[in-house]
Amino acid sequence: MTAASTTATTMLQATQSDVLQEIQSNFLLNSSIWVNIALAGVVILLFVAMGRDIESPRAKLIWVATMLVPLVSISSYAGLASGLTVGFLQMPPGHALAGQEVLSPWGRYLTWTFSTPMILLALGLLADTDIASLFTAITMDIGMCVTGLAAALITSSHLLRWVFYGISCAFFVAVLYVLLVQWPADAEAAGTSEIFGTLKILTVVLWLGYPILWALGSEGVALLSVGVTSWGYSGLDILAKYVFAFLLLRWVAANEGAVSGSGMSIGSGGAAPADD
Ligand code: RET
Repeated sequence: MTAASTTATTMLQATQSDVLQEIQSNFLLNSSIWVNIALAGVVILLFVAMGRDIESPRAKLIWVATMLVPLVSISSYAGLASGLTVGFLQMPPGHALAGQEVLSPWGRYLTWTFSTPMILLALGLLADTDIASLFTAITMDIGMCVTGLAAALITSSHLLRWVFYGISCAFFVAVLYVLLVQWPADAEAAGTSEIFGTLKILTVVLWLGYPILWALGSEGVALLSVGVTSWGYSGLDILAKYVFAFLLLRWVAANEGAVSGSGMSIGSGGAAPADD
């Protein structure tokens, strides 16, 4: 065994306590995690209060999907804070940090698999879209997150990290297509186009920030440190999750009549029944 591989093995066998120590000694990284835990806690309480009078099934479904966003988030950040979903990865030859053990908060990519479908479910219900379109957006989104996780975790080949990044981007394009082309027309027909338009722009602009950060951060070309990258994601999360969800819930609570269908009209091709 060479000296380099011995060091690598040592770090790769780091215990959860070692990882925790490393997180806690990195102020930027640690604060980016704890600020989000605190915010998610406040947001959960706020959303419970905001949704307490919502009665119609479709509006309720939007509310539950929206509530799940900070609920998944607080669990995700608690996983990162404890070191459970953070590990050391030895970057492959060709990577800017080749041979070094880089702290990877991979749990983020894993938990996006659960939070981002909730954002899309809420948006799809708001637009009163059809089930095929909703299924497409959610499955493409899950594909994006899982292949993004693969891109972050691959240590055998630099090229394959970027191949998976490319696959993830292709899934992302499908999500963007649904959001930008299909759902605006559904929202127009459902009478929710104003709020949908605002949330669509917020979502598309902020979501584009994630692959850019990935590419610039330590997973990609390593122009940004682990702490700065983590604050980047945390900042995007605050806007793409809490601000997004707040705007959506505030609108739903004030305009329940506009989303008062059964919540099961999904599959009807977006057309609401006449007596809806
Ligand atoms: C990755 C890297 C690979 C390429 C692409 C990505 C996109 C990620 C996105 C994440 C959105 C996350 C949100 C989380 C809220 O809980 C995986 C970074 C395209 C769009 C909104």
